[in-house]
Amino acid sequence: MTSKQPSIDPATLAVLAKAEAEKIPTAFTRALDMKPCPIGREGSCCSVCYMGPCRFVGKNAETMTGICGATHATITARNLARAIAAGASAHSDHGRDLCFALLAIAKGEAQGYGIKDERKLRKLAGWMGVKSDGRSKEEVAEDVAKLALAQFGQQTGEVICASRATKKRQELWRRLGLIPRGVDREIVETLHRTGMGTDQDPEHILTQALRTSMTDGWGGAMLATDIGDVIFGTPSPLQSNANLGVLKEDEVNIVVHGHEPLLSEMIVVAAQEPEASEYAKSKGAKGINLVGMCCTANEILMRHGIPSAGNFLDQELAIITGSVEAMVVDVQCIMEALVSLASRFHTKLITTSAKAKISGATHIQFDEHQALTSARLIVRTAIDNFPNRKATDIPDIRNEMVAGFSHEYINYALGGTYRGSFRPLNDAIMAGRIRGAAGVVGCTNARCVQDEGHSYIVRELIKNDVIVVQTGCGAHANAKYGLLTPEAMDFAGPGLREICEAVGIPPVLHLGSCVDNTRILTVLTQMAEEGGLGEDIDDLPAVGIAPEWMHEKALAIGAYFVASGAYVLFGVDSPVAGSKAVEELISAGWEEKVGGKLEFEPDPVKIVEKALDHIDKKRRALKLEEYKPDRYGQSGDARMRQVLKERA
Ligand code: NFS
Ligand code: SF4
Repeated sequence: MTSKQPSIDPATLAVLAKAEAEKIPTAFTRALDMKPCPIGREGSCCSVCYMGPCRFVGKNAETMTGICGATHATITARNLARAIAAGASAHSDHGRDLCFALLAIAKGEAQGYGIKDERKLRKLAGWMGVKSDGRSKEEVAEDVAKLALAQFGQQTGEVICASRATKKRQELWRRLGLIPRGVDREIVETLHRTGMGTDQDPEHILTQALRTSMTDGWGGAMLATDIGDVIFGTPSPLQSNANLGVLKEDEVNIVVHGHEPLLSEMIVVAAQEPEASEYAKSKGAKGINLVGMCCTANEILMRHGIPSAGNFLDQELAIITGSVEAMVVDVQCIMEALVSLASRFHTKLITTSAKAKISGATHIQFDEHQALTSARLIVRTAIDNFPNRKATDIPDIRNEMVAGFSHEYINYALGGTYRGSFRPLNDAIMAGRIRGAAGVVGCTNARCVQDEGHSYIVRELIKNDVIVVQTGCGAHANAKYGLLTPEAMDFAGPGLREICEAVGIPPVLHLGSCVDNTRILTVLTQMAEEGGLGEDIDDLPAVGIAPEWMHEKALAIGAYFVASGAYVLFGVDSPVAGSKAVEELISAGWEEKVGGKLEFEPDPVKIVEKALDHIDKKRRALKLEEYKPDRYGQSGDARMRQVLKERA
């Protein structure tokens, strides 16, 4: 089904046409020029010591060994485990920074920030065993922040967030020794164990990989989501727009790109100050237009409705429109190519994190103690750059979307403030109105047709009455095609449509950035605990899909969903294809252990087939009503449209 074009997005194609005419290289063209190394791509190259790299190729690839005698399965398992550790380190480190920010806020040392969701803070305190009654929010926040920070360096015991899984899952994890002792400890131990000459049993390595992934999902990333909500507010639905057409001809365009909400939140504040817009006017602009890219976009979209300029593969394209005064980046998923690209235009690429400099970029170091000061300087730098703008080519393409579905909001939508529960959703699944649930998440990848897998899979799933939740770049992908709107109900099967209309939610729910995949863990856990759909996540008719993944973070996320009991399907190619034994260990092997499994399937059509098969298999195991696509008619009162009108 692969399109001949590099993307299904007309805005991408328009900008790529300009790039081609002006001979500007992009990730799309570099992917054509650079053939991937076939050995590394399938996980068959070991470079952990300097007797190698040992490459497992040729007729005997499956049975040969490295110089040290390592088997193909060992080195492939090690490669996957290392990638998972690196992926888990990224989101966990992001979580750590939010903990530090909360501590600074509690002590009154963080300029401009506050505690926006005190209720969530107190709930979090309850989960963590921090005394909350009769104490000020600052006192509670200080203890929560300290305890959260202690999760990273903890040496023994269990990370606290794991206690939020179902009882059954916790017992299983304990039996298997899968609960991380501490976030940093598991990541370090995986690096140690996978170096030359330590852990050399593929199954043993992969079990540690699962435990390491949980330092992300049930550790750092879960803290990132929760503490993010405490500081910036727990999202609830709002409307916005997506695609390159959110850039403006007559305003100062600032693109915030990267991951951590600390900086972007403050730029939202600085850009909205009257002095800033006055200053922009003094430079000939009508105002300041702040837009997001990648996960930073999701953070400020979910809480402020700031539009999204696009996903991972759109970052270069925004600059090529010639309309971006500043692209402000922090950490993760930022292409080094942006520097040389920006130098062809007037765009200033501004790095802000003490962890990430890019040669040739302007560095304005962001410090949460002086956040507003840094943000103001960044906004001013962008405005000063407006007079340098030359011709622009902004594709006039954007689509409406609805975002902001925290698990708290979904709970509320389903049951109301006092009786919030997943009962209506579970009932709908039990009755077969909704066939099952899917999380469709993750990156876009220059080795795929941009957005094609995301868009095809989500359309097919909702057509088949599967409710979809999205995060990360996958959410941006489908926002561009109007799939994150109530109107997407028109593509949904009749049963799903009925529920969406009655409850007032779209069939595809945007749950946030990639750290917010932990919101999906919470939703799944609550569904399992609600009753009627088994006792644990591996009983649910649910799947996780990353159709166009590219980052190590995606592997960590996939693994923690597996550890939590989910069937996870990845698109593109398999990074362990070199070893049939490892493919077996992470699918059938992991399924036997934890009830979830990880599979790689490049064809989106087959991904949908496998997902639906799995959902139906789980329905049968639960002895639920057989799903019949035509059983339910169309009714309901189109409440979502009304709800949004009322909110506007
Ligand atoms: Ni997730 Fe966010 Fe996007 Fe992939 Fe990168 S931005 S953390 S890794 S590319 S979805
Ligand atoms: Fe080769 Fe073994 Fe060294 Fe890996 S650890 S590079 S397989 S000798």
